[in-house]
Amino acid sequence: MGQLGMDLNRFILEEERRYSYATGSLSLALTAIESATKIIASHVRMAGLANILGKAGKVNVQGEEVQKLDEMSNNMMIRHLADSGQFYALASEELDDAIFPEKGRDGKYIIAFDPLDGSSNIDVNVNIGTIFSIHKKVSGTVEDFFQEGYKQVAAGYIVYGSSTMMVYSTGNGVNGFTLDPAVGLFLLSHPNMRLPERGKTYSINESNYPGWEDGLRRYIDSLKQKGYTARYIGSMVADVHRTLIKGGVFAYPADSKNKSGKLRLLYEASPMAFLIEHAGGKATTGKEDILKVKPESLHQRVPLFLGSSADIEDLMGCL
Ligand code: AHM
Ligand code: MG
Repeated sequence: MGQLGMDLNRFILEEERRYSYATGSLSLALTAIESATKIIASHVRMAGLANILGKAGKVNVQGEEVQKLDEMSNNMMIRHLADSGQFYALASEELDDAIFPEKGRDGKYIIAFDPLDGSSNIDVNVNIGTIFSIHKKVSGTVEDFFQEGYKQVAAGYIVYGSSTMMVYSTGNGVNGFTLDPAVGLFLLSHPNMRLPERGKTYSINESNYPGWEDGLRRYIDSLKQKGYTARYIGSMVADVHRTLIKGGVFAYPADSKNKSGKLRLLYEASPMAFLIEHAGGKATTGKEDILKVKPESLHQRVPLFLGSSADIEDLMGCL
């Protein structure tokens, strides 16, 4: 365990072996996500080209219809997870309602995902990502999506950046794997990721400053006095990835127009909070721990502040 360069599939199997009661079902769900996202990564790389090739009648050189990247990513996640037979229900940012597998093909996991997060960055060749959250089936109804984040059995993201990385946790440390494009394998590159106790950056869409509450405005002003620097990509996966490695604060707060912020609890805030907390950081709505929020609907939004523990404590002192 923890061996640099280990292939993700072997890592997943070794983690599974630590639990005598494990059936292999979670491993199969994780490898389905891994294979879907390898294909998404390849399409993301080709995006500019696919659009050019697809212009004539929206058919590419292989004679296939060119799909929008977010639609393609959603279909790829559903197809690979359906083939794995490991889910009881799926929810996606791209779907109004949950979907259930055909009879006899249902598994024991409730999986929520954002197939391609940071969509405003797709057309400008800036990092985007996939986020996923996995809970166990409990009652066998759509209500199973409304479990608190601390009950997640696994969560993670894939960032399509200058390299493609998958970062995930089953509650036993947070590990990052980089895709080696030559062999098509995710290899352990960032074992046991931990946030520094305090960072030097803040990441927030500052154009919303006039609509923030006073305490938050005071807090961001104080960071400038302390010499913190601003870093904001506008792709949650990329902004959280940087925060996980370098520390500091990432936030999408409520403002006077958006009373619950922008980010969705089930497939954005909750899985990222799970990773951040398992890497020694903190994640809060400003009032309570994100992982303790009981969801009420599939696409519910929530204010989010996450990052280094000392930074989040300072922030809480101002709110
Ligand atoms: P999306 O799921 O439609 O892509 O929206 C979520 C994205 C996040 O990746 C990012 O943190 C946020 O929206 C950026 O919003 P804004 O442009 O308001 O700063
Ligand atoms: Mg999103």
